[in-house]
Amino acid sequence: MPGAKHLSLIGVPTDIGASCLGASMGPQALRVAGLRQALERMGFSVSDCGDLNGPPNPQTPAANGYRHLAEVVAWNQLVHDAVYRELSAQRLPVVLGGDHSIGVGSISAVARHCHEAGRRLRVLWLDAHADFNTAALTPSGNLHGMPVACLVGAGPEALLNLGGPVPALRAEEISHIGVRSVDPGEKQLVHDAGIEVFDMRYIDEVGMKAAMQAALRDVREGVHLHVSFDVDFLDPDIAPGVATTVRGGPSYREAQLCMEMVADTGCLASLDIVELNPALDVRNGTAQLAVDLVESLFGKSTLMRRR
Ligand code: B3U
Ligand code: MN
Ligand code: MN
Repeated sequence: MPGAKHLSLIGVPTDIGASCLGASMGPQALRVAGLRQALERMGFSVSDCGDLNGPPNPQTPAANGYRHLAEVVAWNQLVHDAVYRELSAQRLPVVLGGDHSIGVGSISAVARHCHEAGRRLRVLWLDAHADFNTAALTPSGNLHGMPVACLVGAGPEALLNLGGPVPALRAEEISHIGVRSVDPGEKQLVHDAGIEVFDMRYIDEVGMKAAMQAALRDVREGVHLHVSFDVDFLDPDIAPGVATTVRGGPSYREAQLCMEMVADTGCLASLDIVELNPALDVRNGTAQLAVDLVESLFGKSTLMRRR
């Protein structure tokens, strides 16, 4: 019963894994857009844990294929510890990014929790990008382009060992939705790893409903479903407040349906909202849209539905 759940907001104000500054202001923009109040109106009990306090962004160039590796590790350790703590206390963590490099810490903690509880884990990665680069392939050195590779074991040692099983995920536990920008070497690696990808071509051909039915086919009672929502998943026409926009993403209606179908499973148990960049937004509209979508993700429009 969704109304019985206790949610914990965890602010992760950093742009440590990105080229462009500003995702560090994401948590506050989501608060200003009324995320907490929206969830409370739906009957959830919500605590805001405040912001984690990691190292500042040194804005230095890449070394050995990674930018800011030590700082990314420090932030991810904080994220891992906070998410693991909230899950252990039976609260549902909602991680407010921050750039997507923090997905490593968040999902490592979720995987650890599931491993210890003997629960099956499924991760949905909503993103315009595959986030599957490695030090050898990355065009940028930015670790927000690498979290999925790290989670399945292709990444720097320090990011693989934040806590819990190594690697944190098996390829079959994660599905990508909405992908439309993948670097050439990255494409091969995603394919070789055997990751399931519902890219925009697939969604164009069969529609969001069939894509989500396929992605959620084995999500049933007892499964821990984690959603990692990169705001650049959305079409830039409706969500300009991100640094790495890619044309041709899901429309407002498609995105709502995607979220509603997640809600229908009743299995959503942890969430990241990442890459929101208020410095690029227009009157906080992208943050407000993210709040709308998160309401749907937690079942706003399905509460009244007759089955
Ligand atoms: N694939 C590119 C771009 C990118 C990936 N994720 C984001 N941007 N946000 C890279 O730099 O790895
Ligand atoms: Mn991403
Ligand atoms: Mn992205």
